Amino acid sequence: MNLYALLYERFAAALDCPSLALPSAAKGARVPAWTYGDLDGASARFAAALQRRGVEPGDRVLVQVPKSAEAVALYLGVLRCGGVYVPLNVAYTEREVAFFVSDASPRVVIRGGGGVGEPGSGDGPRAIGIDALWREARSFDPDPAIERRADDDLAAICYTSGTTGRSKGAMITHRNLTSNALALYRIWGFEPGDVLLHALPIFHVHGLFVALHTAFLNTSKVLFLPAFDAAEVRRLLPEATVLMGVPTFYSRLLAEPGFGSADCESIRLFVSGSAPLTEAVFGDFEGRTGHQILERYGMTEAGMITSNLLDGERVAGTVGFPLPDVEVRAVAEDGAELPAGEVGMLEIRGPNLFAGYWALPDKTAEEMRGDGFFVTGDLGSVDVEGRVTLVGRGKDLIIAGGFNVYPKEVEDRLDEVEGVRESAVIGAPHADLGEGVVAVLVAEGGPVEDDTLRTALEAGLARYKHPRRFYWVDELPRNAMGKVQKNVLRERYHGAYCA
Ligand code: MCA
Ligand code: AMP
Repeated sequence: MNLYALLYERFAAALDCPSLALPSAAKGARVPAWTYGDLDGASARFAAALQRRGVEPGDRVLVQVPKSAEAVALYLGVLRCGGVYVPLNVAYTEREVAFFVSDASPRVVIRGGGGVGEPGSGDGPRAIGIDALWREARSFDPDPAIERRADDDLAAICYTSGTTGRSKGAMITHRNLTSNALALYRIWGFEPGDVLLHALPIFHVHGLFVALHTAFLNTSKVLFLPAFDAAEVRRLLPEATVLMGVPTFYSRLLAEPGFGSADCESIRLFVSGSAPLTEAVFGDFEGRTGHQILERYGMTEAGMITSNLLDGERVAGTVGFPLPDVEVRAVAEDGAELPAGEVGMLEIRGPNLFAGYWALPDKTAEEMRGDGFFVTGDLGSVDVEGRVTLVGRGKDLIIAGGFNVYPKEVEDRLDEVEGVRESAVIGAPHADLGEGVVAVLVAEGGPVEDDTLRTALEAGLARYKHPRRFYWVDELPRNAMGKVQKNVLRERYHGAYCA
Protein backbone atom coordinates (compact mmCIF):
# COMPACT_ATOMS: atom_id res chain seq x y z
CA MET A 1 0.00 0.00 0.00
CA ASN A 2 1.13 3.56 -0.70
CA LEU A 3 2.02 5.12 2.67
CA TYR A 4 0.13 8.22 1.62
CA ALA A 5 -3.07 6.18 1.23
CA LEU A 6 -2.73 5.11 4.85
CA LEU A 7 -2.13 8.69 5.97
CA TYR A 8 -5.04 9.92 3.89
CA GLU A 9 -7.39 7.48 5.62
CA ARG A 10 -6.63 9.45 8.81
CA PHE A 11 -6.56 12.90 7.19
CA ALA A 12 -10.02 12.41 5.66
CA ALA A 13 -11.61 12.54 9.10
CA ALA A 14 -9.65 15.64 10.14
CA LEU A 15 -9.62 17.91 7.10
CA ASP A 16 -10.50 20.98 9.16
CA CYS A 17 -8.06 20.21 11.99
CA PRO A 18 -4.71 21.99 12.27
CA SER A 19 -1.76 20.10 10.82
CA LEU A 20 1.34 22.30 10.64
CA ALA A 21 1.33 25.41 12.81
CA LEU A 22 4.18 27.75 12.04
CA PRO A 23 5.27 30.18 14.68
CA SER A 24 6.31 32.98 12.32
CA ALA A 25 9.84 34.26 11.79
CA ALA A 26 9.00 37.24 13.98
CA LYS A 27 8.90 35.43 17.30
CA GLY A 28 5.56 35.43 18.99
CA ALA A 29 3.43 36.31 15.97
CA ARG A 30 1.58 33.41 14.35
CA VAL A 31 0.66 32.70 10.78
CA PRO A 32 -2.55 30.64 10.55
CA ALA A 33 -1.94 26.92 10.83
CA TRP A 34 -2.31 24.69 7.79
CA THR A 35 -5.18 22.23 8.18
CA TYR A 36 -5.02 18.57 7.19
CA GLY A 37 -7.21 19.58 4.23
CA ASP A 38 -4.60 22.18 3.21
CA LEU A 39 -1.83 19.63 3.48
CA ASP A 40 -3.73 17.07 1.43
CA GLY A 41 -4.66 19.65 -1.23
CA ALA A 42 -1.12 21.00 -1.47
CA SER A 43 0.33 17.50 -1.79
CA ALA A 44 -2.15 16.73 -4.59
CA ARG A 45 -1.11 19.91 -6.42
CA PHE A 46 2.58 19.12 -6.01
CA ALA A 47 1.89 15.61 -7.33
CA ALA A 48 0.22 17.09 -10.40
CA ALA A 49 3.12 19.50 -10.99
CA LEU A 50 5.65 16.67 -10.66
CA GLN A 51 3.70 14.49 -13.09
CA ARG A 52 3.62 17.42 -15.53
CA ARG A 53 7.40 17.48 -15.23
CA GLY A 54 7.55 13.84 -16.23
CA VAL A 55 7.71 12.08 -12.86
CA GLU A 56 6.42 8.52 -13.11
CA PRO A 57 6.19 5.89 -10.38
CA GLY A 58 9.68 4.80 -9.36
CA ASP A 59 11.34 8.04 -10.54
CA ARG A 60 13.63 9.73 -8.03
CA VAL A 61 12.83 13.27 -6.95
CA LEU A 62 15.86 14.88 -5.34
CA VAL A 63 15.04 17.57 -2.80
CA GLN A 64 17.36 19.99 -0.96
CA VAL A 65 15.09 22.66 0.51
CA PRO A 66 14.72 24.56 3.78
CA LYS A 67 12.18 23.36 6.30
CA SER A 68 8.67 24.66 5.57
CA ALA A 69 5.07 23.48 5.33
CA GLU A 70 5.41 23.47 1.53
CA ALA A 71 8.41 21.16 1.86
CA VAL A 72 6.28 18.68 3.82
CA ALA A 73 3.52 18.90 1.22
CA LEU A 74 6.12 18.27 -1.48
CA TYR A 75 7.27 15.13 0.34
CA LEU A 76 3.69 13.88 0.54
CA GLY A 77 3.17 14.85 -3.11
CA VAL A 78 6.12 12.69 -4.15
CA LEU A 79 4.66 9.75 -2.20
CA ARG A 80 1.22 10.17 -3.71
CA CYS A 81 2.44 10.19 -7.32
CA GLY A 82 4.57 7.10 -6.65
CA GLY A 83 7.90 8.92 -6.86
CA VAL A 84 10.94 8.11 -4.73
CA TYR A 85 11.79 10.95 -2.34
CA VAL A 86 15.51 11.70 -2.00
CA PRO A 87 16.05 14.31 0.75
CA LEU A 88 19.40 16.07 1.17
CA ASN A 89 20.87 17.99 4.08
CA VAL A 90 20.63 21.72 3.34
CA ALA A 91 24.24 22.10 4.51
CA TYR A 92 25.64 20.02 1.62
CA THR A 93 27.91 21.89 -0.76
CA GLU A 94 27.66 21.80 -4.56
CA ARG A 95 30.34 19.13 -4.71
CA GLU A 96 28.35 16.88 -2.38
CA VAL A 97 25.05 17.53 -4.17
CA ALA A 98 26.65 16.78 -7.55
CA PHE A 99 27.52 13.31 -6.29
CA PHE A 100 23.94 12.62 -5.14
CA VAL A 101 22.53 13.84 -8.44
CA SER A 102 24.82 11.60 -10.46
CA ASP A 103 24.20 8.64 -8.16
CA ALA A 104 20.41 8.85 -7.85
CA SER A 105 19.77 10.01 -11.46
CA PRO A 106 16.64 11.92 -10.45
CA ARG A 107 13.91 12.96 -12.88
CA VAL A 108 13.52 16.27 -11.04
CA VAL A 109 15.85 18.25 -8.74
CA ILE A 110 14.24 20.72 -6.34
CA ARG A 111 16.33 23.24 -4.41
CA GLY A 112 15.52 26.23 -2.19
CA GLY A 113 14.17 29.49 -3.58
CA GLY A 114 12.22 30.55 -6.63
CA GLY A 115 14.61 29.86 -9.48
CA VAL A 116 13.47 28.00 -12.57
CA GLY A 117 15.84 26.07 -14.80
CA GLU A 118 18.90 26.95 -12.75
CA PRO A 119 21.93 24.89 -13.57
CA GLY A 120 21.54 21.60 -11.75
CA SER A 121 24.47 20.01 -10.04
CA GLY A 122 26.78 18.02 -12.25
CA ASP A 123 25.14 16.33 -15.22
CA GLY A 124 21.68 16.09 -13.71
CA PRO A 125 18.50 17.86 -14.77
CA ARG A 126 18.22 21.60 -14.23
CA ALA A 127 17.00 22.45 -10.76
CA ILE A 128 13.75 24.16 -9.92
CA GLY A 129 13.28 26.20 -6.74
CA ILE A 130 10.55 24.97 -4.41
CA ASP A 131 8.85 28.39 -4.47
CA ALA A 132 8.66 28.27 -8.27
CA LEU A 133 7.37 24.69 -8.19
CA TRP A 134 4.74 25.69 -5.62
CA ARG A 135 3.60 28.59 -7.84
CA GLU A 136 3.32 26.12 -10.69
CA ALA A 137 1.56 23.55 -8.47
CA ARG A 138 -1.06 26.06 -7.33
CA SER A 139 -2.24 26.47 -10.90
CA PHE A 140 -3.36 22.82 -10.94
CA ASP A 141 -6.62 21.51 -9.54
CA PRO A 142 -5.78 19.08 -6.77
CA ASP A 143 -6.02 15.61 -8.26
CA PRO A 144 -7.22 13.31 -5.47
CA ALA A 145 -5.60 10.24 -7.07
CA ILE A 146 -3.05 8.30 -5.04
CA GLU A 147 -0.81 6.09 -7.14
CA ARG A 148 -1.03 2.40 -6.23
CA ARG A 149 2.22 1.04 -4.85
CA ALA A 150 3.26 -2.43 -3.76
CA ASP A 151 4.71 -2.91 -0.28
CA ASP A 152 8.17 -3.49 -1.71
CA ASP A 153 8.14 -0.44 -3.98
CA LEU A 154 10.52 2.33 -3.00
CA ALA A 155 9.20 5.37 -1.19
CA ALA A 156 12.53 7.06 -0.47
CA ILE A 157 16.27 6.85 -0.83
CA CYS A 158 18.11 8.31 2.16
CA TYR A 159 21.83 8.80 1.84
CA THR A 160 24.04 7.70 4.67
CA SER A 161 27.78 8.18 4.69
CA GLY A 162 30.02 5.21 4.29
CA THR A 163 33.22 3.98 5.87
CA THR A 164 34.87 4.31 2.47
CA GLY A 165 33.99 7.99 2.35
CA ARG A 166 31.40 7.37 -0.38
CA SER A 167 27.74 7.92 0.56
CA LYS A 168 25.31 5.06 0.04
CA GLY A 169 21.63 5.49 -0.77
CA ALA A 170 19.47 3.37 1.56
CA MET A 171 16.42 2.18 -0.41
CA ILE A 172 13.36 2.50 1.82
CA THR A 173 10.07 0.88 0.87
CA HIS A 174 6.48 1.75 1.60
CA ARG A 175 6.34 -1.30 3.89
CA ASN A 176 9.40 -0.10 5.83
CA LEU A 177 7.84 3.29 6.49
CA THR A 178 4.32 2.03 7.15
CA SER A 179 5.30 -0.73 9.57
CA ASN A 180 7.60 1.57 11.53
CA ALA A 181 5.10 4.43 11.69
CA LEU A 182 2.28 2.19 12.92
CA ALA A 183 4.50 0.50 15.49
CA LEU A 184 5.74 3.79 16.96
CA TYR A 185 2.29 5.33 16.90
CA ARG A 186 1.06 2.42 19.03
CA ILE A 187 3.94 1.91 21.44
CA TRP A 188 4.35 5.62 22.15
CA GLY A 189 0.64 5.85 22.94
CA PHE A 190 -0.42 8.64 20.59
CA GLU A 191 -3.86 9.86 21.59
CA PRO A 192 -6.39 12.53 20.62
CA GLY A 193 -5.19 15.96 21.66
CA ASP A 194 -1.49 15.19 21.32
CA VAL A 195 0.51 18.13 19.95
CA LEU A 196 4.01 17.49 18.60
CA LEU A 197 6.70 20.13 18.99
CA HIS A 198 8.88 19.65 15.89
CA ALA A 199 12.33 21.26 15.85
CA LEU A 200 14.32 18.63 13.93
CA PRO A 201 15.50 18.93 10.34
CA ILE A 202 13.27 17.15 7.80
CA PHE A 203 15.99 15.68 5.60
CA HIS A 204 16.72 12.75 7.92
CA VAL A 205 14.78 9.75 9.21
CA HIS A 206 14.24 11.22 12.69
CA GLY A 207 12.52 14.49 11.77
CA LEU A 208 10.92 13.35 8.51
CA PHE A 209 9.69 9.83 9.19
CA VAL A 210 9.64 9.20 12.93
CA ALA A 211 8.27 12.55 14.03
CA LEU A 212 5.96 13.44 11.14
CA HIS A 213 4.51 9.99 10.44
CA THR A 214 3.48 9.35 14.03
CA ALA A 215 1.94 12.82 14.36
CA PHE A 216 0.17 12.48 11.00
CA LEU A 217 -1.26 9.04 11.84
CA ASN A 218 -2.73 10.74 14.89
CA THR A 219 -3.77 13.84 12.87
CA SER A 220 -2.04 15.83 15.56
CA LYS A 221 -1.27 19.48 15.45
CA VAL A 222 2.45 19.93 14.82
CA LEU A 223 4.22 23.06 16.08
CA PHE A 224 6.67 23.28 13.22
CA LEU A 225 9.83 25.24 14.03
CA PRO A 226 12.38 26.06 11.32
CA ALA A 227 15.21 24.76 13.54
CA PHE A 228 16.02 24.02 17.15
CA ASP A 229 16.32 27.08 19.35
CA ALA A 230 16.29 26.30 23.07
CA ALA A 231 14.49 29.48 24.15
CA GLU A 232 11.84 29.11 21.43
CA VAL A 233 11.28 25.43 22.22
CA ARG A 234 10.95 26.27 25.89
CA ARG A 235 8.45 29.01 25.07
CA LEU A 236 6.31 26.57 23.09
CA LEU A 237 6.56 23.54 25.39
CA PRO A 238 3.37 24.50 27.30
CA GLU A 239 1.41 24.19 24.03
CA ALA A 240 2.78 20.71 23.26
CA THR A 241 2.49 17.19 24.63
CA VAL A 242 5.34 15.44 22.79
CA LEU A 243 8.89 16.51 21.90
CA MET A 244 11.31 14.41 19.87
CA GLY A 245 14.95 15.38 19.71
CA VAL A 246 18.60 14.50 19.64
CA PRO A 247 20.44 14.56 23.00
CA THR A 248 21.76 18.08 22.28
CA PHE A 249 18.16 19.37 22.49
CA TYR A 250 17.93 18.14 26.07
CA SER A 251 21.36 19.32 27.21
CA ARG A 252 20.62 22.77 25.73
CA LEU A 253 17.23 22.93 27.48
CA LEU A 254 18.97 22.08 30.75
CA ALA A 255 21.39 24.95 30.13
CA GLU A 256 18.47 27.43 29.99
CA PRO A 257 18.47 29.30 33.31
CA GLY A 258 15.57 28.20 35.50
CA PHE A 259 14.36 25.49 33.11
CA GLY A 260 12.37 22.91 35.07
CA SER A 261 9.09 21.16 35.79
CA ALA A 262 6.98 24.30 35.36
CA ASP A 263 8.02 24.37 31.68
CA CYS A 264 6.94 20.78 31.13
CA GLU A 265 3.51 20.52 32.73
CA SER A 266 1.68 19.76 29.48
CA ILE A 267 4.25 17.28 28.17
CA ARG A 268 3.55 13.55 28.33
CA LEU A 269 6.53 12.30 26.31
CA PHE A 270 10.11 13.40 25.65
CA VAL A 271 11.87 11.14 23.12
CA SER A 272 15.61 11.10 22.42
CA GLY A 273 17.62 9.33 19.75
CA SER A 274 20.14 9.47 16.88
CA ALA A 275 23.06 9.65 19.32
CA PRO A 276 23.76 8.38 22.84
CA LEU A 277 21.87 10.12 25.63
CA THR A 278 24.28 10.27 28.55
CA GLU A 279 23.17 9.04 31.95
CA ALA A 280 24.07 12.52 33.26
CA VAL A 281 21.61 14.28 30.94
CA PHE A 282 18.95 11.61 31.57
CA GLY A 283 19.44 12.05 35.35
CA ASP A 284 19.60 15.86 35.34
CA PHE A 285 16.52 16.07 33.17
CA GLU A 286 14.60 13.79 35.49
CA GLY A 287 15.82 15.72 38.53
CA ARG A 288 14.83 19.09 37.11
CA THR A 289 11.56 18.21 35.34
CA GLY A 290 10.38 14.91 36.83
CA HIS A 291 10.37 13.43 33.29
CA GLN A 292 12.34 10.38 32.24
CA ILE A 293 13.40 10.92 28.63
CA LEU A 294 12.41 7.91 26.53
CA GLU A 295 15.46 6.79 24.54
CA ARG A 296 15.16 4.79 21.36
CA TYR A 297 17.63 3.48 18.77
CA GLY A 298 17.47 3.63 15.03
CA MET A 299 19.39 4.00 11.82
CA THR A 300 18.71 5.16 8.29
CA GLU A 301 18.71 1.58 6.98
CA ALA A 302 16.05 0.42 9.43
CA GLY A 303 14.13 3.37 10.81
CA MET A 304 13.48 2.70 14.47
CA ILE A 305 14.77 -0.57 15.88
CA THR A 306 14.32 -0.49 19.66
CA SER A 307 12.62 1.74 22.21
CA ASN A 308 12.36 2.08 25.94
CA LEU A 309 8.86 1.49 27.24
CA LEU A 310 6.18 4.12 27.52
CA ASP A 311 4.77 2.33 30.55
CA GLY A 312 7.54 0.60 32.40
CA GLU A 313 11.05 1.28 33.46
CA ARG A 314 13.12 3.55 31.23
CA VAL A 315 16.68 2.58 31.98
CA ALA A 316 19.32 5.25 31.41
CA GLY A 317 22.08 4.10 29.09
CA THR A 318 19.91 1.47 27.41
CA VAL A 319 17.81 1.77 24.26
CA GLY A 320 15.02 -0.57 25.33
CA PHE A 321 13.32 -3.42 23.50
CA PRO A 322 12.98 -4.32 19.82
CA LEU A 323 9.86 -2.87 18.20
CA PRO A 324 7.04 -5.35 17.43
CA ASP A 325 8.12 -7.78 14.66
CA VAL A 326 11.74 -6.59 14.87
CA GLU A 327 14.48 -9.00 15.96
CA VAL A 328 17.84 -7.95 17.42
CA ARG A 329 20.75 -10.25 18.20
CA ALA A 330 24.34 -9.74 19.29
CA VAL A 331 26.87 -11.93 17.48
CA ALA A 332 30.52 -12.83 17.94
CA GLU A 333 33.17 -12.20 15.27
CA ASP A 334 32.49 -15.65 13.79
CA GLY A 335 28.82 -14.77 13.38
CA ALA A 336 27.58 -17.01 16.21
CA GLU A 337 24.78 -15.56 18.34
CA LEU A 338 26.04 -14.56 21.80
CA PRO A 339 24.41 -15.48 25.11
CA ALA A 340 22.33 -12.84 26.87
CA GLY A 341 24.36 -9.93 28.23
CA GLU A 342 27.48 -10.45 26.13
CA VAL A 343 28.69 -7.62 23.92
CA GLY A 344 28.99 -8.19 20.19
CA MET A 345 27.96 -6.82 16.81
CA LEU A 346 24.24 -6.07 16.71
CA GLU A 347 22.28 -7.55 13.83
CA ILE A 348 18.65 -6.88 13.06
CA ARG A 349 15.77 -8.22 10.97
CA GLY A 350 12.19 -7.09 10.47
CA PRO A 351 9.68 -5.27 8.27
CA ASN A 352 11.55 -2.02 8.98
CA LEU A 353 14.72 -3.25 7.27
CA PHE A 354 15.59 -1.45 4.02
CA ALA A 355 15.76 -3.05 0.59
CA GLY A 356 19.51 -2.51 0.12
CA TYR A 357 21.85 0.22 -1.08
CA TRP A 358 20.93 1.94 -4.33
CA ALA A 359 23.02 0.56 -7.21
CA LEU A 360 25.41 -1.15 -4.77
CA PRO A 361 24.42 -4.84 -4.71
CA ASP A 362 27.86 -5.95 -3.52
CA LYS A 363 27.87 -3.49 -0.64
CA THR A 364 24.37 -4.64 0.30
CA ALA A 365 25.43 -8.29 0.22
CA GLU A 366 28.43 -7.55 2.46
CA GLU A 367 26.16 -6.23 5.21
CA MET A 368 23.41 -8.86 4.98
CA ARG A 369 23.55 -12.33 6.52
CA GLY A 370 22.14 -15.33 4.68
CA ASP A 371 19.17 -15.49 7.08
CA GLY A 372 18.12 -11.90 6.35
CA PHE A 373 19.76 -10.20 9.33
CA PHE A 374 21.51 -6.87 8.67
CA VAL A 375 24.84 -6.01 10.29
CA THR A 376 24.32 -2.63 11.96
CA GLY A 377 27.92 -1.71 12.75
CA ASP A 378 26.83 -0.96 16.33
CA LEU A 379 28.25 -2.89 19.28
CA GLY A 380 25.97 -3.85 22.10
CA SER A 381 24.28 -6.54 24.13
CA VAL A 382 20.81 -8.01 24.57
CA ASP A 383 19.87 -9.05 28.11
CA VAL A 384 17.72 -12.04 29.13
CA GLU A 385 14.58 -9.96 28.85
CA GLY A 386 15.52 -8.64 25.41
CA ARG A 387 16.60 -5.16 26.51
CA VAL A 388 19.32 -3.73 24.28
CA THR A 389 22.31 -1.70 25.45
CA LEU A 390 24.64 0.01 22.97
CA VAL A 391 28.26 0.15 24.08
CA GLY A 392 30.01 1.57 21.04
CA ARG A 393 30.44 1.40 17.31
CA GLY A 394 32.28 -1.09 15.21
CA LYS A 395 32.08 1.40 12.36
CA ASP A 396 34.41 4.38 12.19
CA LEU A 397 31.65 6.92 12.70
CA ILE A 398 31.43 10.25 14.54
CA ILE A 399 28.01 11.57 15.59
CA ALA A 400 28.00 15.33 16.22
CA GLY A 401 24.70 16.79 17.37
CA GLY A 402 22.89 13.87 15.73
CA PHE A 403 24.60 14.32 12.34
CA ASN A 404 26.87 11.54 11.14
CA VAL A 405 30.38 12.31 10.02
CA TYR A 406 32.48 9.60 8.41
CA PRO A 407 36.19 10.28 9.05
CA LYS A 408 37.30 8.91 5.69
CA GLU A 409 35.40 11.57 3.78
CA VAL A 410 37.01 14.36 5.84
CA GLU A 411 40.47 12.76 5.63
CA ASP A 412 40.18 12.56 1.83
CA ARG A 413 39.51 16.32 1.65
CA LEU A 414 42.30 17.18 4.11
CA ASP A 415 44.80 15.01 2.25
CA GLU A 416 44.14 17.03 -0.91
CA VAL A 417 45.31 20.25 0.76
CA GLU A 418 48.77 21.33 -0.30
CA GLY A 419 51.23 20.81 2.53
CA VAL A 420 49.28 17.95 4.17
CA ARG A 421 50.96 14.58 3.85
CA GLU A 422 48.29 12.60 5.65
CA SER A 423 45.54 12.96 8.21
CA ALA A 424 43.46 11.01 10.69
CA VAL A 425 40.04 12.24 11.78
CA ILE A 426 38.48 11.18 15.08
CA GLY A 427 35.64 12.14 17.40
CA ALA A 428 36.29 13.62 20.86
CA PRO A 429 33.77 14.18 23.66
CA HIS A 430 31.96 17.51 23.21
CA ALA A 431 29.70 18.92 25.93
CA ASP A 432 27.12 20.33 23.51
CA LEU A 433 27.24 18.01 20.50
CA GLY A 434 28.18 14.72 22.18
CA GLU A 435 31.16 14.35 19.88
CA GLY A 436 33.22 16.93 18.01
CA VAL A 437 35.38 16.34 14.94
CA VAL A 438 39.18 16.47 15.46
CA ALA A 439 41.88 16.27 12.78
CA VAL A 440 45.39 14.99 13.44
CA LEU A 441 47.72 15.89 10.60
CA VAL A 442 51.22 15.21 9.31
CA ALA A 443 52.75 18.04 7.28
CA GLU A 444 54.87 17.82 4.13
CA GLY A 445 57.02 20.68 5.40
CA GLY A 446 55.84 23.03 8.14
CA PRO A 447 52.26 23.00 9.50
CA VAL A 448 49.59 24.60 7.32
CA GLU A 449 47.58 27.46 8.89
CA ASP A 450 44.20 26.42 10.35
CA ASP A 451 42.53 29.07 8.20
CA THR A 452 44.03 27.60 5.04
CA LEU A 453 42.65 24.20 6.02
CA ARG A 454 39.22 25.70 6.72
CA THR A 455 39.11 27.50 3.40
CA ALA A 456 40.08 24.33 1.59
CA LEU A 457 37.32 22.32 3.31
CA GLU A 458 34.75 25.05 2.72
CA ALA A 459 34.58 24.30 -0.99
CA GLY A 460 33.53 20.70 -0.80
CA LEU A 461 32.38 19.65 2.65
CA ALA A 462 29.26 20.60 4.63
CA ARG A 463 30.31 22.71 7.61
CA TYR A 464 29.02 20.33 10.28
CA LYS A 465 31.66 17.85 9.07
CA HIS A 466 34.54 20.32 9.52
CA PRO A 467 37.07 19.62 12.25
CA ARG A 468 37.24 22.55 14.69
CA ARG A 469 40.48 21.32 16.27
CA PHE A 470 43.66 20.60 14.29
CA TYR A 471 46.75 18.91 15.75
CA TRP A 472 50.07 18.48 13.93
CA VAL A 473 52.25 15.45 14.63
CA ASP A 474 55.44 14.04 13.14
CA GLU A 475 53.78 10.73 12.39
CA LEU A 476 50.52 8.92 13.02
CA PRO A 477 50.59 5.93 15.38
CA ARG A 478 50.25 2.70 13.41
CA ASN A 479 49.89 -0.96 14.31
CA ALA A 480 52.00 -3.79 12.90
CA MET A 481 49.70 -3.97 9.86
CA GLY A 482 50.34 -0.28 9.12
CA LYS A 483 46.81 0.74 10.10
CA VAL A 484 46.39 4.06 11.92
CA GLN A 485 45.56 3.39 15.57
CA LYS A 486 42.56 5.62 16.02
CA ASN A 487 42.02 4.37 19.56
CA VAL A 488 45.44 5.77 20.51
CA LEU A 489 44.51 9.12 18.95
CA ARG A 490 41.09 9.13 20.62
CA GLU A 491 42.80 8.69 23.98
CA ARG A 492 45.47 11.31 23.29
CA TYR A 493 42.99 13.98 22.12
CA HIS A 494 40.16 13.04 24.47
CA GLY A 495 40.21 16.53 25.99
CA ALA A 496 40.23 18.41 22.66
CA TYR A 497 36.83 19.99 23.34
CA CYS A 498 36.44 19.44 27.08
CA ALA A 499 39.84 20.27 28.50
C1 MCA B 1 25.28 22.72 13.26
N1 MCA B 1 26.62 22.79 13.29
C2 MCA B 1 27.09 21.59 13.65
C3 MCA B 1 25.95 20.78 13.84
N2 MCA B 1 24.84 21.50 13.59
N3 MCA B 1 28.33 21.14 13.82
C4 MCA B 1 28.47 19.85 14.17
N4 MCA B 1 27.42 19.02 14.37
C5 MCA B 1 26.15 19.46 14.22
N5 MCA B 1 25.14 18.64 14.41
C6 MCA B 1 27.48 23.94 13.03
C7 MCA B 1 27.11 24.74 11.81
O1 MCA B 1 27.84 24.31 10.68
C8 MCA B 1 27.52 26.13 12.24
O2 MCA B 1 28.91 26.27 12.10
C9 MCA B 1 27.23 26.18 13.71
O3 MCA B 1 27.26 24.80 14.14
C10 MCA B 1 25.90 26.80 14.05
O4 MCA B 1 24.89 26.31 13.17
P1 MCA B 1 23.36 26.21 13.59
O5 MCA B 1 22.58 25.78 12.41
O6 MCA B 1 22.99 27.44 14.33
O7 MCA B 1 23.44 24.96 14.53
P2 MCA B 1 22.81 24.61 15.89
O8 MCA B 1 21.57 25.33 16.17
O9 MCA B 1 23.87 24.68 16.90
O10 MCA B 1 22.43 23.07 15.58
C11 MCA B 1 22.73 22.04 16.42
C12 MCA B 1 21.59 21.02 16.40
C13 MCA B 1 21.36 20.57 14.95
C14 MCA B 1 20.31 21.67 16.94
C15 MCA B 1 21.99 19.88 17.29
O11 MCA B 1 22.57 20.10 14.41
C16 MCA B 1 20.27 19.53 14.81
O12 MCA B 1 19.09 19.86 14.73
N6 MCA B 1 20.64 18.23 14.77
C17 MCA B 1 19.71 17.16 14.57
C18 MCA B 1 20.28 16.16 13.63
C19 MCA B 1 19.29 15.04 13.27
O13 MCA B 1 18.12 15.30 13.02
N7 MCA B 1 19.74 13.79 13.23
C20 MCA B 1 18.90 12.68 12.93
C21 MCA B 1 19.56 11.81 11.91
P3 MCA B 1 29.54 27.49 11.26
O14 MCA B 1 29.05 28.71 11.96
O15 MCA B 1 31.01 27.28 11.36
O16 MCA B 1 28.99 27.32 9.89
S1 MCA B 1 18.53 10.31 11.66
C22 MCA B 1 19.34 9.17 12.59
O17 MCA B 1 20.40 9.42 13.09
C23 MCA B 1 18.73 7.83 12.94
C24 MCA B 1 17.77 7.27 11.97
C25 MCA B 1 18.05 7.95 14.29
O18 MCA B 1 18.23 7.06 15.12
O19 MCA B 1 17.34 8.95 14.46
P1 AMP C 1 22.21 7.23 10.71
O1 AMP C 1 23.15 6.51 9.81
O2 AMP C 1 22.26 8.70 10.60
O3 AMP C 1 20.89 6.68 10.56
O4 AMP C 1 22.71 6.94 12.19
C1 AMP C 1 22.50 5.69 12.76
C2 AMP C 1 23.41 5.49 13.91
O5 AMP C 1 23.11 6.41 14.96
C3 AMP C 1 23.23 4.13 14.55
O6 AMP C 1 23.87 3.11 13.82
C4 AMP C 1 23.82 4.37 15.93
O7 AMP C 1 25.22 4.26 15.88
C5 AMP C 1 23.42 5.81 16.21
N1 AMP C 1 22.27 5.91 17.12
C6 AMP C 1 20.97 6.06 16.83
N2 AMP C 1 20.22 6.11 17.96
C7 AMP C 1 21.08 5.98 18.99
C8 AMP C 1 20.95 5.96 20.41
N3 AMP C 1 19.77 6.10 21.01
N4 AMP C 1 22.07 5.80 21.14
C9 AMP C 1 23.27 5.67 20.56
N5 AMP C 1 23.47 5.70 19.24
C10 AMP C 1 22.39 5.86 18.45
